Amino acid sequence: MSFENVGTAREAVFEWRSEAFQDIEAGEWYRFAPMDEDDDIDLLTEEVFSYIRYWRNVGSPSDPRFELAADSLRDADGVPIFSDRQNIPNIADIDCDGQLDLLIGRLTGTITHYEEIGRDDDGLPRFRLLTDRFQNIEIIGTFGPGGNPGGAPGAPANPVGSLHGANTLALADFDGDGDRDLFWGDFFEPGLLYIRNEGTCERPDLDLVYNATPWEWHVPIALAAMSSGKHAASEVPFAKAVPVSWLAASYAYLVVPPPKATSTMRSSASYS
Ligand SMILES: [Ca+2]
Ligand SMILES: [Ca+2]
Ligand SMILES: [Ca+2]
Repeated sequence: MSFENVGTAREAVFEWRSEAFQDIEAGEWYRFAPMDEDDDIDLLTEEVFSYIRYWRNVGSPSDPRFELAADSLRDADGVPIFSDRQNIPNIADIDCDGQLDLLIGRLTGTITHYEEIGRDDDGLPRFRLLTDRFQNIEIIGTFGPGGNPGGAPGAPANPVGSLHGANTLALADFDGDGDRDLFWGDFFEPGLLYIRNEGTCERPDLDLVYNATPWEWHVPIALAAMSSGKHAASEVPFAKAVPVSWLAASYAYLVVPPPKATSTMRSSASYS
């Protein structure tokens, strides 16, 4: 389904346009992302089951037209890259080396990192697995009193704590210091987790910032507390709300400005 913004960037007014935007079969999710060096935004969608379909924008920024480029993003051996179908990956040049980085959040709260190693004859990127624990980030869920994932107030605590639900990642230079920061939205988390990049564009260092940001969609602020050292977060519940954070981070396309040559080391103070 598609709507057109007939208002402005600041005061959007959406009008319905189509039940099936360009007849694209999106599966369980979609993600707009720049996949090549032209100036238009391309598209990733779910390929059944749990792979990543790539649609190339053969139009322009003002007149996008998406054509299927690949049934799945693949590794160097041509093997389709698996991406749990409920988890929406993201892709960007996170370390400013000119090669795309593919990040896939896992149900364990870790992030798998693939790096582009080049293009094939059709201009399709090929990736290699770098790590299953990107930046040692580990989002540890302890929802509800005593660990009560998704449960109603007063429900029995879950002694093992929670697992994650569907998750999604968003990447943008939120604090304007020239490197990309990370947002994690989770089906069971009513707010967005904000992980600020304490490094530089070339050497990302993603530390935890414990206060999620108030979002323009009025997503409730989630408080996250450090629980097991650097890069590890423990989610703390506020309310059992609809999974707004997952929706917000799933479909937001955050415009990332061109990286700066240098950035500033900053403390990991809260950000409100
Ligand atoms: Ca493009
Ligand atoms: Ca890169
Ligand atoms: Ca930044």
